[in-house]
Amino acid sequence: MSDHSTPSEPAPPAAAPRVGIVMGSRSDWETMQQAAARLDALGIGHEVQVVSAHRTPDLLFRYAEQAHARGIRAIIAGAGGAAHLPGMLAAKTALPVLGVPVQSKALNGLDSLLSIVQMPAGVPVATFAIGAAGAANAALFAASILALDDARVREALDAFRRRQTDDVLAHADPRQA
Ligand code: RP5
Repeated sequence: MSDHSTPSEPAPPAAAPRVGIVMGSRSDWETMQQAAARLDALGIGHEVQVVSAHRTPDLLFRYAEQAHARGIRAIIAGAGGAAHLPGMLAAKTALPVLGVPVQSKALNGLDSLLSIVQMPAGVPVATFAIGAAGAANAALFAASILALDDARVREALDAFRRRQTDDVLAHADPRQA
C-alpha cells in the first residue's frame, strides 16, 4: 500500500500499548485526554496512568525503567506548576519523552512550560504547547515516531492530515457555518 492510500478504518489498537500517557495528577486528565483521543483515532494502543514526580517518586522511577521492556516507544508526560515529571522520566529512560505543560491556575501554565522546556543539555524533553493543543500535538508527534517503521500508523497519520486539509479547504469562507 502506498504512503498516500486511504485506509477505510483506523488500524485496531495493538495488544500491547506502544505509547504511555502519564500525568502528575488526576486533575491533568482534562488536558491529557486530548492526547488519548488522538491516539484512539489513529488506532495506536496506549496506556494512561497518574505518575507524580513529587507524590509518587518511586513509581516514576519504576515506570521509566520498565517502559521500554513493556513495549512502550514514546512517553507523553503532562504536568503543571513545578512540572518535574517529564524531565525526571527523561533522566531515567532513553525513550522519547514528550512533555505537555498543563495550564496552571496561578500562572496560566507559564510555570509548567518553563519547568518542562528548560532542560539541561544531555537530558532532552520534547516540549509542546501549553494545554489541550500541546496534548493533541504530543500524540501526533508520538504517532510520527511510530510511523517511521509502522506503515499502518503512517497511513493513518497521512489520512488524518489529508482530512484536516480538506476540511479547511471546504470551509474557507469564515462567514459560512
Ligand atoms: C502537578 O501539580 C500536577 O501535574 C498538576 O498539574 C498540579 C496540581 O495537582 P493537583 O493539586 O490538582 O493534584 O503535580
